[in-house]
Amino acid sequence: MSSADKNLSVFNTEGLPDISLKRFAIIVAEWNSAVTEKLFEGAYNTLIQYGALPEHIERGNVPGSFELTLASQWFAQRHNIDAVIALGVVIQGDTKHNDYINHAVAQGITNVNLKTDKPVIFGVLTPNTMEQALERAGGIHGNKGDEAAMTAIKMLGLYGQVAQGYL
Ligand code: RBF
Repeated sequence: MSSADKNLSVFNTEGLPDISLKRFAIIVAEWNSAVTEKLFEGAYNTLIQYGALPEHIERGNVPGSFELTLASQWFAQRHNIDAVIALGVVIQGDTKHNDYINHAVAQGITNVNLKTDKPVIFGVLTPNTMEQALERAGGIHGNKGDEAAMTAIKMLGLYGQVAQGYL
């Protein structure tokens, strides 16, 4: 399914874990803030809807998506953070700058996942236009922030399942 057909706010919620003791950091890029604020709202509200406590959700702001990687690592390295959600929007511009940012952040966040052994979620929209971005930030295609938060919850659930095998 291409992302154009997917509603980012519709997901299978069977077997979700109890996240009432889990602690989250949401990192928000200020670039294209009209969109990233919507992503934040979606991610925050989804965490709350599925059982996270407000006092267990921290927010960090970074200037642009490029900075999401390092900020995610700072939070993920903390013992009292279980999952990090990195939110940004990189819109295709007149230059190829967007490609460099997208690749750097995708690779950087992958590295942080593996380095810290915690879920660090790539909640970065990479649309061609602002209109497409808004469609995925609470518009007709749902909200990428919702999907990113649900991904964090599901990865924590899987981690709990895998950890049982070590007991
Ligand atoms: N940051 C974003 O989060 N989204 C963008 O679409 C975006 N476009 C940029 C385009 C150019 C030409 C430059 C120089 C930066 C852009 N950035 C963008 C900011 C980038 O992530 C980072 O904050 C800065 O490059 C740091 O100086």
